[in-house]
Amino acid sequence: MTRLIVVSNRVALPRDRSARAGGLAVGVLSALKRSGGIWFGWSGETSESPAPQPKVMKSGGITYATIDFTAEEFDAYYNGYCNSTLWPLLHYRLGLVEHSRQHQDAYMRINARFADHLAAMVRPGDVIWIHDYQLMMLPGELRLRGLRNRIGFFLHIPLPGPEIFCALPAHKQLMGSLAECDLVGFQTESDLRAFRDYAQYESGGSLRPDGAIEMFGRRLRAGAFPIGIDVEEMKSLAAEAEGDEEVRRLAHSISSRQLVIGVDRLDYSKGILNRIDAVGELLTTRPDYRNRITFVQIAAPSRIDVARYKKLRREIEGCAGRVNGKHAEIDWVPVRYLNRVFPRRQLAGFYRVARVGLVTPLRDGMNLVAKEYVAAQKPNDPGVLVLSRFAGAARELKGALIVNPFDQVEMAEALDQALRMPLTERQDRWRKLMGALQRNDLATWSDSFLDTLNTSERAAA
Ligand code: ADQ
Repeated sequence: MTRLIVVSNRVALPRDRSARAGGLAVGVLSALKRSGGIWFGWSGETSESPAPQPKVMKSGGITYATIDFTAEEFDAYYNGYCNSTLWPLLHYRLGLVEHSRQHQDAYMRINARFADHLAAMVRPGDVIWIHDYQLMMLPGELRLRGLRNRIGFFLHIPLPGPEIFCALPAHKQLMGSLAECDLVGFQTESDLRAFRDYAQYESGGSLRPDGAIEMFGRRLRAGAFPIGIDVEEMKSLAAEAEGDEEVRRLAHSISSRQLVIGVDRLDYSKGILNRIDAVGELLTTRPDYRNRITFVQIAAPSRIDVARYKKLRREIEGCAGRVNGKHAEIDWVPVRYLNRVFPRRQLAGFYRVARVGLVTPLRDGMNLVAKEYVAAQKPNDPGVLVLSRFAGAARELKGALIVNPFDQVEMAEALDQALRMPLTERQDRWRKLMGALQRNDLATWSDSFLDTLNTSERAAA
């Protein structure tokens, strides 16, 4: 039987709660739970002299193999190249991109180290599924070590067109490495189009009539595989959570007001500032909402060593403070901001209590919170999803109120519409949204990626 080897930067070890507050971990874990296999990557720990061999542990049919980084590697590779160069660039934020050769070299070295460990672990016939932007050099490094296994790569975040991507000094090395895959997957058709454009107009490659891509002397397949969620799990978590103490406290404190909720990793791509401002705009232009709504923004700490993220945290605190300062009353504050991780069950319960899910990233590969919010609703009294057009999820979730997160006025109007929406319209929209979630859930995502990978024709161009 073929073994599945999943590789991602961070491995979410059992009982490591903070590692699980992220879309990739949720997706990978549930794919592995279904098929069993190995999950290889970074432990989340730094040490002065990392052990030469990966640490291995088994739990629930999954073998976890992890390595440590040194503090310097973590800083240059992870905080540096991954999160100060690639992350902003792939989210269309050229102005935030830092270029450092030292960080780039560290990225290349860590990808090569991953390849060394994997080369020692992989058996012929194993299928290797590499995840996300931290490991774009890994396919090429594995081929350099002579591995002929099927290799798939999935990009969880957006891919901008070549006009932006080519601002990266290493764009050719990264794309050359992806070309060594058998299958490269993206969240949406527009990310896929950006990849095809790169192949065609930048690498001098071509698109074949059968849909295959030729670039850098290789032939590979690429496709859009929008990630889904485990709909049944979220439904039952949300129903169970009705009895949860924290969920009751929230419902009690909201009383007869309507709850609007935002849940994110604390990241500038998520549009948290624009969202808080939109709540302020609503209260300014429609003061009758005072003391009738509460906006709860939950933001899980993320990349806390990166300067831009520290700054964002202060900006959000300032922004929430300003809106509260302007609109709060003696017995009510409009914005409650919580900078922490919550257990999934409680989050599910919070979603269910909320009349509006406000999910307005400036740019997002998919955005699982939007899907989780929908799945957690009560069928007979569902809330309304307000969703950014720049989230990958907006391609599927047509029953949401779709907004431009850069337009505060439009967002405030959508909030108003959501808060006033009659029950029958809420139910109609929710049924449509649930249909989309059920047609493409998490199992469908991993099955269709792995089926395509396993049946892709393997040939050098
Ligand atoms: P993320 O940027 O992490 O994922 P998202 O898709 O919203 O974004 O996933 C976040 C996950 O973390 C959700 O499952 C959510 O429930 C959880 N989470 C968020 N805040 C939390 C908190 N305070 N406490 C506990 N859990 C919390 C990346 C890409 C996305 C893409 C996913 C999956 O950036 O675009 O959808 O991968 O491919």
